[in-house]
Amino acid sequence: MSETRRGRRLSRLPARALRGALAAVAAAALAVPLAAPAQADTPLRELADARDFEIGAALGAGYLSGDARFADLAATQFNAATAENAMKWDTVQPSRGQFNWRDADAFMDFAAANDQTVRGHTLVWHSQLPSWVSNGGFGAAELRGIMESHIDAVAGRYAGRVAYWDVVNEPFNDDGSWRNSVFYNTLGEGFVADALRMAAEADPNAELYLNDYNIEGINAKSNAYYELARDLLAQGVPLDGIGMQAHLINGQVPADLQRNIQRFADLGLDVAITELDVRIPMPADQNELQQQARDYRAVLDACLAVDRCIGVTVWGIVDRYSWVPDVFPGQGAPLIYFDDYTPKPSYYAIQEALGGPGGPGPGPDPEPGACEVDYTVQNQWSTGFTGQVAFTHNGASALSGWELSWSWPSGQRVSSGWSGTWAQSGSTVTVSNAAWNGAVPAGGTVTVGFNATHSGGNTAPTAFTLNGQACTAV
Ligand code: G2I
Repeated sequence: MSETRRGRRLSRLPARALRGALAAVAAAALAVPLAAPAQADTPLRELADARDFEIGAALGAGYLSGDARFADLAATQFNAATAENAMKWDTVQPSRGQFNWRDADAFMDFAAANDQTVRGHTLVWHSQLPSWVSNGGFGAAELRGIMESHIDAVAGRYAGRVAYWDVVNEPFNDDGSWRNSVFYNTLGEGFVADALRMAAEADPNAELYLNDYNIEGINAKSNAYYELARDLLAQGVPLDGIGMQAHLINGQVPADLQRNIQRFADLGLDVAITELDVRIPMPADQNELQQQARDYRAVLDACLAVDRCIGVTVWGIVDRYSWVPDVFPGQGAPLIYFDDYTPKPSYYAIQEALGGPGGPGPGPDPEPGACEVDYTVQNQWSTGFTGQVAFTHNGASALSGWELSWSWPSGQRVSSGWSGTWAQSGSTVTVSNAAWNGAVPAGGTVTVGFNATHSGGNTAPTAFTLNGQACTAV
């Protein structure tokens, strides 16, 4: 089943069957003396294209339309895209028979305009499911009909433009038992096969996946998938792949990830890493960011090592928009760009895994002449806080004026500041020297302070610049 489906895939990229041929071309290219090395700023998508690999990102509708820097990174760095929320049931069919395509259409247009392979996410999921479905009290026949018309409408609308669908999302508990969802409780485990068949009917060209978290290593939950996948394939159910979400904890990439991917590949399935992020207790320090880069590298390497692992999608782009701090308070910084849109060590780790130069290495060493910043919250109450920021100028020569800048990740706003001239635009704060403290000798430290408001999570900034140069946060 899978082989025929692969052959008909309407992806912008050649099917993986062409990989051998591409590898031969690449080998020939390598043999050419003095081939131009990849540039430090080679976008990830170019590196990925060259190896017939997909590097994707989850794109939030509001960020695509409201944040030009986000949209620019989305377009320039990734050859694949997943809608973060726009194609979910509660967005597209919030009440029975009433469809809202605005965000999903905008996402599809963005992907098409930027020549990106689309992963549709997701058709049948217990979460972000409107209550008219979850609490409707429907009998089996009616619920099956509701599921079918939803799949028909969504997969049908985008048929031919979606390369992969996450048809069923997260149907198992971590112990490998079936999750109690309205679908399982009403239809039994057959809802998975039903949904896959309905999706194949609605879009015969899309490759159909089951997708879940905590199935990256070999464990009870991934074993449940293995058994299910084997049974479905034996019954001729149209299943093409397994999506391993990979919402990981820093330093905890399962050692058997590659082996686990391989065992699904050996069943004749494709595998994709669909929602990669690596969360860190906040604030993240340099060592943690380097560990995170090693984790990203390990995930990329494991996928690249298995021919049927088709690509890796990162669940977001910039740390500031990640879902992680909302769900895991005190944790964050899980993605590949800092809040100021500069690439993190994790970005360079992906770049390097894809055969690029890898930037300043898996932990960017502070440039000579850079600075160190110590950001401290001295006092905090429900709506505000007082903070102090001390920077040390490590450059060889004295400064005769300075401008320190950072971006606040969770909506903080300066209300008053001292020992400098303060300004804020959006989340970006800029402090420049007062008349009396512009002169800073090499090795000198300047301390400024402020009062600010916050509305809940008062996450500290992780990246600072001094006169445009990146600083190390200490
Ligand atoms: O939870 C992380 C991911 C786990 N796997 C399936 C993914 O679909 C899921 O993504 C997240 C999105 O990143 C969040 O953005 O799914 C969440 C919902 O379960 C999304 O959060 C929702 C919030 O719960 C809503 O309050 C919010 O209105 O995002 C909505 C749109 O911003």
